[in-house]
Amino acid sequence: GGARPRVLVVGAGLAGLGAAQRLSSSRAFPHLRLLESTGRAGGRVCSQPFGSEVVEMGAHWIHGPSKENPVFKLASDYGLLDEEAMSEENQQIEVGGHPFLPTVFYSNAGRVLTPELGEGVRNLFSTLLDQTREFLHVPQVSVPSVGEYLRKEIAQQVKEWSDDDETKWLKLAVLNTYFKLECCVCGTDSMDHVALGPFGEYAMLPGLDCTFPGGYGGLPDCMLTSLPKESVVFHKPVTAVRWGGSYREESQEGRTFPVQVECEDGERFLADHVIVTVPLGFLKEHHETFIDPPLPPRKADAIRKLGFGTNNKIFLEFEQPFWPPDCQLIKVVWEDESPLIEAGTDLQAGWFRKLPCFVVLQPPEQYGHVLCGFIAGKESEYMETLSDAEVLTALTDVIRRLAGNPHLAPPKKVLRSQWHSAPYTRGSYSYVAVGSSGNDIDALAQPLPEDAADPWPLQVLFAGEATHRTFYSTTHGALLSGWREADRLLSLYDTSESHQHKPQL
Ligand code: 6YU
Repeated sequence: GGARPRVLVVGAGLAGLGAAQRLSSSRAFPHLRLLESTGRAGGRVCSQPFGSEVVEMGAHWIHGPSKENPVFKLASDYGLLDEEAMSEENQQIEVGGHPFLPTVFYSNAGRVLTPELGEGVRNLFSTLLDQTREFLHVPQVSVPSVGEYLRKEIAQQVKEWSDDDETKWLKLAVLNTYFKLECCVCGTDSMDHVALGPFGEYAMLPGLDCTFPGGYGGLPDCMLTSLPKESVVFHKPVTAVRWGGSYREESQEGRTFPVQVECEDGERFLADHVIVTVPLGFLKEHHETFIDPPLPPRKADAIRKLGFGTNNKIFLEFEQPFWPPDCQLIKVVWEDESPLIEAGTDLQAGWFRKLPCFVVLQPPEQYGHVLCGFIAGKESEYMETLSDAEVLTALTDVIRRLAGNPHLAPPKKVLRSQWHSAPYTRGSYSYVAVGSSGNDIDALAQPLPEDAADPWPLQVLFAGEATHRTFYSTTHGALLSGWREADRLLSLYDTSESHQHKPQL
């Protein structure tokens, strides 16, 4: 008795760093260790050098940078944002999840589509997408997925389009680009996998999405610096979290601990509490052996049912831009495609068709001419298996088609993320898949043991973006989830300390 609790945190992404930061600022937790499998902090916040600049392999924007967004708040406090992002005006802009960038629509036939056509389709798609968020409290939905709902509505709309509208097919092709874009946003292979009922539960904050001028990685770096140096251990993959036990240190007698964490290199750590922040993708693959005794059925079920797909980025640097100077977003339209026609399944022959857009990195004076392509789903996972040279060849061909110039110089450099192959991530971020709901997110977040009367409460706690019911898939969701679990421990000791001081009857 009397000894201060020992706490372990597994994973040094924003959830783990946030939890550790909050715990280390309290004097109740001097025995704190953060175990990270890789050699760096940040997890899916991952800024990497590309030429003379830094690009984001993971999180790109602060979604909804305004007062209630803890990532915005922390980044502002650390001085990591520029003045425009911090302005009151910027914080008040409502974008509804889809920031508007000056866009040019290019087709694979080397055509630039009229802004009117692009704008019209954009409005139609965003109206339909807004409708999909209105089924939250509807007891019975007519179709299970966002994709099926959108297609049903589009099929309906098409009937009303005039017969002599010669752009009908082209509008459908542009709509298909929006489907693929939405797959990137949700981190899924198909919108048919995204559950319709719970879709409206994802919450958006006000503020015009902003980036970090010096790289998103500045945020985890600052957080890391604030932690006691010896508390963070890198290159320490955890292989098993054993709980409900009675573990004793070999050297010491006396104190027993309910939790033992085992690492790949054989090292063991004993603790009273462990906060697990590994990604849902890692849990999907390993939870049966990673947590011992195994998770209660309700939690294991949540891990299986919730969605965790892949979204990757491909950076291309050009000597000269083929896009106009004011263009910040290139949308790629394949003229023969339509959301009402089944897509081809030959990954090797057509994986690159899944890529819906390129963001032009801003400002060009800083970055040069760099495009950041987004690609989600199976095609994205297939892309990960290719070499840089193969990716470059395929995308050079795409770009030449878009530009209508078969001799366009290939990009001089390529860099892409490979989140699905990353052994400690296994994908990009979570979504609420068909067959699951926000209740599964809450079930995943539930600590162990589930019996509140257990003499050893809160042995295993769960944080990470996938455990946040309304902000899943974001950095602020991850940070808030880490704080939530730290607070859970803080309040446990608050109350037990005050109990101890009560006179014994
Ligand atoms: C955001 C954005 N963004 C793009 C891409 C990706 C993500 N996100 P971490 O994985 O960070 O940390 C876990 C750590 O654990 C890690 O370091 C591991 O190495 C370690 N670990 C694992 N196993 C271990 C073991 N066994 N032992 C020890 N350690 C172990 N978020 O706010 N803005 O622009 C993007 C984007 C390509 C991959 C993003 C974005 C998601 C965030 O990056 C992510 O949520 C958090 O960083 C996760 O932090 P964490 O701590 O939980 O895990 C309606 C509708 C709904 C759909 N959603 C719409 C929202 C759009 C989301 N947008 C994302 C878009 C982009 C472009």
